[in-house]
Amino acid sequence: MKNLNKTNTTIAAALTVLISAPAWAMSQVTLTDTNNDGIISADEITQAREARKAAAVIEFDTNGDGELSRDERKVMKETRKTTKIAQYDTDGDGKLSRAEKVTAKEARQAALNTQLDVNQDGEVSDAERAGFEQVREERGERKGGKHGKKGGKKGDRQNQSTNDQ
Ligand SMILES: [Ca+2]
Ligand SMILES: [Ca+2]
Ligand SMILES: [Ca+2]
Repeated sequence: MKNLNKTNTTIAAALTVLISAPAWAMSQVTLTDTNNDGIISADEITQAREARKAAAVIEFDTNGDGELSRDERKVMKETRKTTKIAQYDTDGDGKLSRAEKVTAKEARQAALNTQLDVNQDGEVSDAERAGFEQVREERGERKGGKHGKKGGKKGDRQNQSTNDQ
């Protein structure tokens, strides 16, 4: 398995440059190739995100009004943080050191890559990544296009008009 691990690390490193902020969030979503066409499409990502949201509401909606209040969200965030620390706090000091955070980030990115690599050949091909890229761009645009700050592909990708593809 050494080679495979090495490949995954390489992919993770490559993707770290491509995908920055949303990666950790995405990796918590269970992506499924619902229609079995070999790629995780933007729609499938959206569905997975919605499903995760719905699950979060069920889990953290303590007063049962069907949505997450500010307090309930706070509990959710705390819970997730605690879970994350429990998972990656290798030296057991109850906090994540810089190195532990890096490990956590890499693990999440690797998890995301694994999910995007539908045919499991150890590489996230352009086709396999297309849906994720699409979602990322859409989200970036909605937020006023602040992506590209870090690791964006040489400046503005926004003029590319990849909306309908
Ligand atoms: Ca699909
Ligand atoms: Ca620690
Ligand atoms: Ca693949």
